[in-house]
Amino acid sequence: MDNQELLELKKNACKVRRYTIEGVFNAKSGHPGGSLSAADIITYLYFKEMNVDPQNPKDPKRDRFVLSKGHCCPALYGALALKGYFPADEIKSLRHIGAMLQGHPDMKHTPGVDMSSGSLGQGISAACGMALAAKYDGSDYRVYAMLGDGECEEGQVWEAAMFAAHNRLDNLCVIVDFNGLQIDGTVSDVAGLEPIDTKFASFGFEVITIDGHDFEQIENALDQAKTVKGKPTAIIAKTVKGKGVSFMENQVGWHGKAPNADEYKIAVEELDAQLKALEA
Ligand SMILES: Cc1ncc(C[n+]2csc(CCOP(=O)(O)OP(=O)(O)O)c2C)c(N)n1
Ligand SMILES: [Mg+2]
Repeated sequence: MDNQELLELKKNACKVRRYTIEGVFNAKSGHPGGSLSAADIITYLYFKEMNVDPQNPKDPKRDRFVLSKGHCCPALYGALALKGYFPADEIKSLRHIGAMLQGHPDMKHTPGVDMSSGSLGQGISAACGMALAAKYDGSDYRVYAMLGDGECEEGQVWEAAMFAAHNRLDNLCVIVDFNGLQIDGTVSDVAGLEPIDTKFASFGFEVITIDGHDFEQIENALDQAKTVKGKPTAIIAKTVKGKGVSFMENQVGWHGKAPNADEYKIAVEELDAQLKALEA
């Protein structure tokens, strides 16, 4: 990618983070940490990688994205709003009763959401079904599923992984947001996953490990995944939970908590400063 494209991605990721904070603050609840760690990858998917059209969100030929770690929907909603699927004003009513944007993605009510998710482990299974359907239909769309590292402690993830390799789903790309933290501690303390790369490889995946905040590495990994034939790809993206908001970075306490008014002010100032620096 050229410098201009890189700059645009960085700016968009910053805006996605800003929407995340705005949504969670106004909801007085939600999941900022894992949304912020996923923001760069989700931004890349919607702004560079996927063949999608906000004017035609149900196009059967579109690429699909399943946010298997559905609690991180504030980042997904931010990217969808920025892409033009719905007005950004919706973000302010995140998690409000009757609002379009609920605390977990709802494919029936939110344009651009390809799969409802939130019960960890189920999203990747649905993604496998979508990828298999593409094979049956002779369609060449690709399916991207983003998982949390804590989510990978769910047995269902590995059943799905086995299924994906068995069915040679080379149109499936799993991205693990490996931020090292889950709901109440480090992943290694709760039920260690390492070595996760050889685990996915032994389940029959092509495995690529990257820095999930480096757009060049994200691009190279997703490009490489498209060349892999006969097996699915897992991208292990090393990330920082809370990335972009200094006091949230690497803090397990920001998994599922809204900032108070003072914290919100600091977070917004930091993100606005980042955006301003990129626009300078
Ligand atoms: C089946 C199921 N069990 C428990 C939960 C509650 N829960 C929500 S988020 C979470 C931790 C997820 O950690 P991780 O996948 O690492 O997410 P991230 O760090 O990206 O926020 C848990 C246990 C759930 N949503 N689904
Ligand atoms: Mg995690």
